[in-house]
Amino acid sequence: HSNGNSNHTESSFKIPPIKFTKLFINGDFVDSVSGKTLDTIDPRTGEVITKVSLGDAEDIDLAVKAARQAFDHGPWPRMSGSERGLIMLKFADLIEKNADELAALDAVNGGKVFALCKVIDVAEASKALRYYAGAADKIHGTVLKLSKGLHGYTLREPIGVVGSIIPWNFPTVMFFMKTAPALAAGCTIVLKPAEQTPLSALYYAHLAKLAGVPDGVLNVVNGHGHTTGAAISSHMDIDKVTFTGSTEVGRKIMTAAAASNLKPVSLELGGKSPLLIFDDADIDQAAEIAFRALFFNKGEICVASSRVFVQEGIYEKIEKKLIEKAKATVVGDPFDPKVHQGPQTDKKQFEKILSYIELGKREGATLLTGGNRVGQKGYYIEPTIFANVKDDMTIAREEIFGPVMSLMKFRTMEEVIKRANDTTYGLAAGIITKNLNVANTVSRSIRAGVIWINCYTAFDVDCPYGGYKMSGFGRDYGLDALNQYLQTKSVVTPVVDSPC
Ligand code: TXE
Repeated sequence: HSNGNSNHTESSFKIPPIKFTKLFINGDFVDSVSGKTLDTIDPRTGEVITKVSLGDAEDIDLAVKAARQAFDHGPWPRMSGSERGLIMLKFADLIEKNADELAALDAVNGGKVFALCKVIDVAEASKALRYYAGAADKIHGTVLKLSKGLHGYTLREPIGVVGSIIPWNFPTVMFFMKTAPALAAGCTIVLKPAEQTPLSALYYAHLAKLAGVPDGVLNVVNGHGHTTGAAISSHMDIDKVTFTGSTEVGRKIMTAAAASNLKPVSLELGGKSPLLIFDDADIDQAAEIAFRALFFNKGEICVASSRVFVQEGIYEKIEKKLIEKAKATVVGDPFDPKVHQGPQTDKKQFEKILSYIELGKREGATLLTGGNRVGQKGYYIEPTIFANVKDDMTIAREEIFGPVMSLMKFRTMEEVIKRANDTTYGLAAGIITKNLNVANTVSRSIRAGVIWINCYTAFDVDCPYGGYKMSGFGRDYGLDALNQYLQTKSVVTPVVDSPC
């Protein structure tokens, strides 16, 4: 590779034996109806890790039948919230006990840095389960004093069978972002992991059973999007679909939901999130935040700050620091403790990112550092930074979803607000300044679902996340997410001869 500062390393970490490869339906691991399998790939080498059962519409049908039965007649929605909560707490404990093995599965299957995956992704799974376990026995309706002679109240009921379709960039976090609130609400679930990263999802299904989640409540069906995923969004007996992925597929899911049983959908889609660094920022802190905001998880993060706007007074200094950080980044085997950045998740993404880098060069942006693959095998890419990126260049408009940063210069707050909002997306934004009024004004002016001030990717399970505009709608995490899996029933009765 051409950038001598990105070190490619290899490690001797032994991946654990893969225990679960079949579909998980109605409490059992089963082969797919067709008997077909799918190769699951190690992005460090491009080689096959193992084969997993490949689901299709018939398997989704079986899983929906199990989930329907568990919802209509099983104990889960009928238990008290505290009983569900106790099982979820046990589930969280089991995840903690198996954290090494779970993090290894996401690292080998998704190219995630093992040490970070363990303390961030896998830890987040237990946190989400515990948070929603604590909410499960606090799901309340309201009492309604209606017009004269009527008394009413609302019941908050689980929405029913939930279809979850998740992506590959955070296989563990996404699994629990969707599953934990649905379980707390008393729903049953049919989940399709991304075809690139099925391994940890199957392990979680096993742990759910060990924790006491009844059969049929949580089903995991691997498969491709256009077949297995489409079977979920168009199913007549699924009551809600929750999805995280591309805007293009989000649109297909919403169309299929509308054309089938009008099931409600929530969609967390792509982004082109701006980070605004003002002249009064601390240079070191700003550069550190900006670097992580884009390069964390090799840029495969929906809220990645892929447009970094720096005010002209400190632009040169920030640019210099960012180049230093990119050059100091160790790219290589995600099991090696010295490594900061692993391989992109799959060949398709790897090629997509490299083609955006070529496009950036062709459109006239200045390549400051990076721009090449690292090594000869696997899907490694150098941390890449472009300067002189114009607002209308493709690399400033389309989601790249990789380690490619675009730097832009700005003069005034008014100008940068306008430019930051000039996007079809609206997922996240960041502001770095010591000026409270600037921070507050920008926060109110940017149309995005989350604003981070003097921090970035500061996720917390108690904080709702989701998009404005074409980044989707609905909120994951927080109590907002719990509400997505509940619906309100109003009960009204006359109060006879009431004097008031
Ligand atoms: O996404 P897809 P892909 C963005 C990112 C990335 C691009 C393409 O820019 O480069 O999308 O990635 C399932 N009906 N994000 O192609 O296809 C699919 O099987 C039902 C941002 O991998 O959207 C997988 O489980 N489901 C994003 C899931 O959708 C379908 C994270 C996501 O894959 C389907 C991922 C269909 N017709 C990609 N087609 C984020 N917001 O974080 C596919 N799927």
